[in-house]
Amino acid sequence: MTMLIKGGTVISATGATATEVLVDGEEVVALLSPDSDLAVSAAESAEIIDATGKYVLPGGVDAHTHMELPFGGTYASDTFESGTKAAAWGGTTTIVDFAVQSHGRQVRECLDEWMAKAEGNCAIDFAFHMIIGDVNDASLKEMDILVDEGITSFKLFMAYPGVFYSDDGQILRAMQTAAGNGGLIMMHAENGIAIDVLAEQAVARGETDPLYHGIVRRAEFESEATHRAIKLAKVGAAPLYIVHLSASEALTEVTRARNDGANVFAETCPQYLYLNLEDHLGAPGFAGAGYVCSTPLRSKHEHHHADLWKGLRTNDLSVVSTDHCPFCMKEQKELGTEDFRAIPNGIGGVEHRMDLIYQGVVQGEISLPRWVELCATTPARMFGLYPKKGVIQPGSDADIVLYDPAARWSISVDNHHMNMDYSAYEGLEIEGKVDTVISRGRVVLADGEFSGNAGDGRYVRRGLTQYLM
Ligand code: DUC
Ligand code: ZN
Ligand code: ZN
Repeated sequence: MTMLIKGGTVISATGATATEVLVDGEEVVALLSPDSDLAVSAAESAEIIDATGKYVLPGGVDAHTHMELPFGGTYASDTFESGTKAAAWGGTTTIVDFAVQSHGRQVRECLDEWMAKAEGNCAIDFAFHMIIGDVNDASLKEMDILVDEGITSFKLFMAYPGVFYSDDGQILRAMQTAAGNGGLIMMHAENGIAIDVLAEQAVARGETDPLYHGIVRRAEFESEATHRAIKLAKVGAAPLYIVHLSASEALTEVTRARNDGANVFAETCPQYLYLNLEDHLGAPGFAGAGYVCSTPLRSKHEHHHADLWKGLRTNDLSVVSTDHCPFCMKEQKELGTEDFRAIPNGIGGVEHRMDLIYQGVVQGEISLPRWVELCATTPARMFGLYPKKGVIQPGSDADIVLYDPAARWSISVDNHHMNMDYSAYEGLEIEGKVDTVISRGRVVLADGEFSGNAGDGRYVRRGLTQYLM
């Protein structure tokens, strides 16, 4: 069965063109000039998808999600089913989630558990990174095996002592291992040891509100850890990818390393472009708990938002992911009413990444092709999914989004599909909207109706990063 997407403007990482897209089964088979002989003859036997007035984009690739993550005595509230359906509603057709090796456990058994949670439950395609929560001889050996099996990136934490934390020696050993097997080290770059000192002192002073989560996780701790990770990666001769970068000072470190020619990359997330410490983490009562995430939201009195948008333009920030890690206020965020340290860290956003970054196009921060590059093409290349994902070209998976630039709406807990009892972006007015979503040749969202199913999504084995300088 063929499908012809007609009348739209195809947006790629390199430009925008009026092009018809011919899909056969699960794949794109041709890009055709409108009204060309080939297009006219393809139309005779194809199902026609009318994209008039719409942008036609490769499906979004969200390279940073945490479905069902155990954290702080609870679990991230989206399952692989609810989270991937929400992702599809928002124009994301592939997620890369983080399987977690917890301290004292074997990488393999943890990965098997993760696979069991996801397999048969995802509505869109999915892949994994592996969090190495216990760097030792066995887990280092396992990293080599995982790369051969299509898990080609590994997250380490300089934060969360006693939970996910790795010390500098462990980090260096993991980097040396990645240098040998082609894997990419992803770093949560915050000095968790120092943060815990300030957090304990704050609580001792009675500073227990959510706001203090952001106050103690100082930008210096993010930039210091980013700097240290960059130097360790240089010594370890490994490429490095900094996750969820939020502070200007950390971006300066990344920019400097890149200017020196290092294979250092970074992502930011929509929350660091739109939300801030004072208005959101510091919201009245306990509402700030909904904005507790790490790295934290930064002060509106500094220039983090503007600097991050600039980084997205200059490619010192190469990817926008969500770090989707939702918790409900009720019974989850509420665990920390007496002490911000007990608030589970995370914000849900997998559904709104494409829309939120499109607002950057509307506001003149980035171009249309850059939107696609940041949200689909580069994450696919960075994490070895390209060219099956992240691009519309013959041979790529038919993961395609029709985006309506004329639509207007507001984000709300009342219209989102994530399993969260609040929205971090409540009331934010959005220009543009996901209109139609095609996942491997199957229309899963059209006319406001979702028809995707748990289990439609396939596990994707990834190749090595294709993004080295
Ligand atoms: N940061 C979060 O906000 N949540 C989960 C893990 C992390 O690093
Ligand atoms: Zn992290
Ligand atoms: Zn994360």
